[in-house]
Amino acid sequence: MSQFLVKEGVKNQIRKGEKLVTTHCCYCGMQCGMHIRVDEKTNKVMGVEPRYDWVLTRGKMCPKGVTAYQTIDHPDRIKTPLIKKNGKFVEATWDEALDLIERKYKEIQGTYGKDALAVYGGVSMTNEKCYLVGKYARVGLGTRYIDYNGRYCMSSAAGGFNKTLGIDRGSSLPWTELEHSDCFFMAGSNTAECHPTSIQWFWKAKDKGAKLIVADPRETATARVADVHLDLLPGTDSALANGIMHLLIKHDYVDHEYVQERCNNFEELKEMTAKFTPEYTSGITGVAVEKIIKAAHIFGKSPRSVVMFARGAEQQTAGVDNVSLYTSMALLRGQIGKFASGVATFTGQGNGQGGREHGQKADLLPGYRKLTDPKAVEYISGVWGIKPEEMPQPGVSAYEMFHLMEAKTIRGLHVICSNPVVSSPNINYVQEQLENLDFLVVNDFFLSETAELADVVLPATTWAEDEGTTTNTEGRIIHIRKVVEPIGESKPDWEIMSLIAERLGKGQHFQYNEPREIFDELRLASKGGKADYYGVTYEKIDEQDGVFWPAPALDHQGTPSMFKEKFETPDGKANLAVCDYRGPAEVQSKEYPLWLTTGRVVFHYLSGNQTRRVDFLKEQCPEPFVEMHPELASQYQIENGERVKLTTPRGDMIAPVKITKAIRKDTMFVPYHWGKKLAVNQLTSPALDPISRMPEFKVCAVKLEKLSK
Ligand SMILES: Nc1nc2c(c(=O)[nH]1)N[C@H]1C(S)=C(S)[C@@H](COP(=O)(O)OP(=O)(O)OC[C@H]3O[C@@H](n4cnc5c(=O)[nH]c(N)nc54)[C@H](O)[C@@H]3O)O[C@H]1N2
Ligand SMILES: Nc1nc2c(c(=O)[nH]1)N[C@H]1C(S)=C(S)[C@@H](COP(=O)(O)OP(=O)(O)OC[C@H]3O[C@@H](n4cnc5c(=O)[nH]c(N)nc54)[C@H](O)[C@@H]3O)O[C@H]1N2
Ligand code: SF4
Ligand SMILES: [Mo]
Repeated sequence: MSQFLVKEGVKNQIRKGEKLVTTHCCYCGMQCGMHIRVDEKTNKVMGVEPRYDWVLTRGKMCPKGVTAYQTIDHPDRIKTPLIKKNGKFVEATWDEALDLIERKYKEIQGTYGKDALAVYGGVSMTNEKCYLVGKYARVGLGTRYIDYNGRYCMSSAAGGFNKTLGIDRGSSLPWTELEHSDCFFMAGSNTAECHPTSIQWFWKAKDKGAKLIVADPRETATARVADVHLDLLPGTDSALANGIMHLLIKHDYVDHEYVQERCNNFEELKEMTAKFTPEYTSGITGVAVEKIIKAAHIFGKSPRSVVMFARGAEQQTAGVDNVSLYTSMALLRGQIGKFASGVATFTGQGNGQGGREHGQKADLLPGYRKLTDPKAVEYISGVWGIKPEEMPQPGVSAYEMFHLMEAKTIRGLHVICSNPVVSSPNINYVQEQLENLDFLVVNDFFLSETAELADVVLPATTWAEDEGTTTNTEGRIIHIRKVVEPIGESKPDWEIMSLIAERLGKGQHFQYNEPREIFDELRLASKGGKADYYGVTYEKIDEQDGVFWPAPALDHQGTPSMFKEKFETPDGKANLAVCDYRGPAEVQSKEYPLWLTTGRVVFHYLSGNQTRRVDFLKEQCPEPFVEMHPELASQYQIENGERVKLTTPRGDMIAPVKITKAIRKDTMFVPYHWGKKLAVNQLTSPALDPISRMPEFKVCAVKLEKLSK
């Protein structure tokens, strides 16, 4: 299998008449290395070439990445600001749009106070832009209400890592080490479809005998090649992890020296896991006893194992518990902080790692500083040139902002880089709240379903029209290069936020000529914080194939491997998780007797606002479908391709059935990349994890109906 890895030293060829601009893909956290081909004469984008010598992805790209260039000058691009007049969008000048925004923002804040305006950010943007969104909300608008789409993505991983390891860096090791690992325990990750270019590393390890254990209710392409597929009931990861730990203790696979020296809570964990015998665990998870035992022995015997998880385990009301428990499995084995071993979450969006570090979250300031920490407030106020008492208080999480819209506490909203009316749970409610706002502004480059509801749409640039940095799934900070000038009147988000701040009399805090200046401010703001970028420069990024944070000083090369000596908790020890099993918020009933889970397909990206516009991707997967087991289908007398209705107390949808044995008999799966009547989020549950405030996208109880013909 290892022939799939491109040999080191292979370089891309440059053809006559074109130049190659080196950058990274705009979509997922793999941030595959790519070159964009530009015609030297016309300066137009012609296509892409995978970058063979990029250290992590080695010339691999997926169907989304190789077609991403088609979005840059796509005919649907929004080229001017749009103002809604009598229910229809009319093209406007920047001055007209900014005049209106200034007037409405001042009116709303003048009447109802500063916090009546809110900001909803996103992490498909560079670090520079993500950093500025936090500052724009708190300094530009002076509001406490800011949160972002990463709340739906990375927040349970963050919660679990902070609890156990004291810091939220998604991977404890560089992924180039994965080829030397002996065992991968993957929970709730559809790796082959969602992080396709990472597969080469697992294959390479497998060639050398590494084992693969996959926990997923579906037999995904990755589960199919696993040594053990733990086909658990959605929402039962905490029982599974406790069950595996029960066996690690029982068969003495515990690294006692490591646990003694480096971990707290072992006795409590032992007590908690005592009841999670294979039989008890099987009773909750539905996974066969033999499979649980086999997985525990494989994992327990592997000298170098990596525990990895993604949204399957995280998007639950027990998401933080699940992350903490899975991380504890690695800790019991003494694996975190060692070569080719450790723990990692698969970062979702391109800058899902960086974008969560710089203060887009309701309670965080740059560098993972806490808004509730007076010292942090003082430091960041100094960097931003405001008085500490001017710093707004913590706000609420993304979904909870919609409740505040209902209560009319929030009356105006600025969405920057997200499509929440497709991607939130319970979107019929979300749409109502967005429609009830006094004023909605959206920055996007395509008219998303959320932008359609806006009063003003501001044309943002794509990733190829601006420079900056992102932080990939490993924690490696990389360079995104500007390829072409912004199309039409579009502007990068940092410029848009600066223009609005200027109109609100805060221009002195937003004087930037280029992203590099924002990065320098970010470096300073993060200095001394947990996610310390101070020692990272654009030059160092280019010289070193990226820089892993923390890099606290200019002469520091970065930190690819974390936790070699200590954890980032106050006492330097990791906290083993002591959590009982908590089931999903929703229970099955006579009316809603089946489970529904949601997720992705390889051809589309998130709310689909980008990939639904690329012909090839649209053709490959034109609409959502309901994946179900043949036995369930025959019970309802449903045939492959037949359209069925799914209903929950929140909404319903109709979609064709895809019959497959690769799913549990009691569970259906629907991908969520479409809006309006095709959106599965009409059905999903808005129940939140108590710590991370992550919605339970992965489990709800549902009714299945055959439609009369
Ligand atoms: N093609 C593609 N790739 C993407 C994206 C995309 O939209 N499309 N988005 C990116 C982003 S932002 C993200 S967050 C990642 C997401 O990456 P993943 O988390 O890998 O993707 P999902 O499809 O959301 O869910 C993963 C798996 O979880 C399983 N699952 C469902 N319920 C449970 C459960 O209760 N427990 C367990 N253990 N598993 C469960 C599902 O069957 C599914 O196979 O992908 C990134 N990459
Ligand atoms: N049912 C269900 N729902 C889910 C999930 C699930 O698994 N199941 N997963 C959740 C997860 S993990 C995530 S990450 C969210 C994502 O949810 P969203 O944030 O809604 O996802 P996107 O489609 O990426 O929305 C980004 C929008 O910003 C635009 N955009 C891209 N780059 C830029 C930029 O640089 N600037 C500006 N201004 N705009 C830009 C795009 O065109 C797009 O309209 O969905 C969540 N929702
Ligand atoms: S979507 Fe992800 S895996 Fe696919 S090319 Fe882009 S970064 Fe790579
Ligand atoms: Mo995500």
